[in-house]
Amino acid sequence: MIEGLRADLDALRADFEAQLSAARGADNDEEVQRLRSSFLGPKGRLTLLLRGLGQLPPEARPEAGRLANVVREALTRAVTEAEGAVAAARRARALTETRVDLSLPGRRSHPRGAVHPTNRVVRELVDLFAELGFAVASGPEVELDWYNFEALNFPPDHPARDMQDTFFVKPPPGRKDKELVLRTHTSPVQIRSMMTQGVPIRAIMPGRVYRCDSDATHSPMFHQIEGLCVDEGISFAHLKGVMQSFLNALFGARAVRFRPSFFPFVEPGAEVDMQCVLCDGAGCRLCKQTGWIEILGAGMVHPNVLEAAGVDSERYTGFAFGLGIDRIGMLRHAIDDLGHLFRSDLRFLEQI
Ligand code: FA5
Repeated sequence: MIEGLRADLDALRADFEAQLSAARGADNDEEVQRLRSSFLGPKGRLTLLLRGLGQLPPEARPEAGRLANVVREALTRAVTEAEGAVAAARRARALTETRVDLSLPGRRSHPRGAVHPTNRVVRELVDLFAELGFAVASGPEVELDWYNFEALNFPPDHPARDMQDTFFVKPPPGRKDKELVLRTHTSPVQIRSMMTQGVPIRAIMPGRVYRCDSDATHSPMFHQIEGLCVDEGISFAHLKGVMQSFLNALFGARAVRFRPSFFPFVEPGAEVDMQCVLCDGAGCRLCKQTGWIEILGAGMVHPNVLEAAGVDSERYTGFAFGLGIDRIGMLRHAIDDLGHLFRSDLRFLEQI
């Protein structure tokens, strides 16, 4: 009886091994799967044969069970090993069939972008001032009248407010008329920075500002960068040194001059001019034959401004400056119309 079973098992095993080796030789994944199920699955040949063992007399069952288990383990091992081998062969085939040639030049489906000329100037300025110990601060573009004007020593209805043609923002219900403006300069960030960080402070504040103004050198939206340095013992000499060193770093060695000027939030105040970048001071169309171009406004922070921001003006002094970033970009790239910088026309931007 046992001998008959042994012969059956040997025949089944031989049949299985022959079919498995053919499937493996052909790397036939599906055939290997089919063999697993047709021999070892719930209705597989070996499973059915094992089920018949129950019919044997009890004394023959242990030996029959041992023989059957040996065969089942052998078949399971062989089919599992064949599955692994066929999968590895499939992976190796895929790798050779889809080989990537790394030496081929890339396909350029999108043109390469670049940093906008205005943002490039901002980044350069941030780096330059970081070397002088200035951190970067920011504030909102929709600003309260108090920060934009009042705290900067513009009294209500003072004509100086007309110097900066203001866009007023319709206030939400419950707010006072004329309380909200689109900030006309980055100077309100001076107040916000001193109020939140206190003094001593050294910071620059780049950002968008808005004025009701439009021609070749004026745009309703443009960019400014504000600088503020407040500490004990800060003098006009510090202001001059910082202006000279950053303008030289940006434009090379050029003469810089200070002209007295009025801004309500500084005293004394000055416009800072630089020797013309086109004619080196000889006189040309850009500098209107004067040899100088106006670069920025600056001055010593007015005591009223320090007090409005909660700073003791007896103990602390400071300087501030504000420059138009777009104008700097115009000068560096000899652009004749500020509007080019805002129209997003690639034919123009690609030339820079
Ligand atoms: C101011 O805005 C002052 N807040 C600057 C300042 C800061 C002075 C701190 C003193 C101390 P002004 O209005 O001059 O100043 O503007 C500064 C710069 O912004 C100008 O020199 C110019 O480069 C630029 N600018 C002004 N209006 C426009 C405009 N409509 N379009 C483009 N750039 C402009």
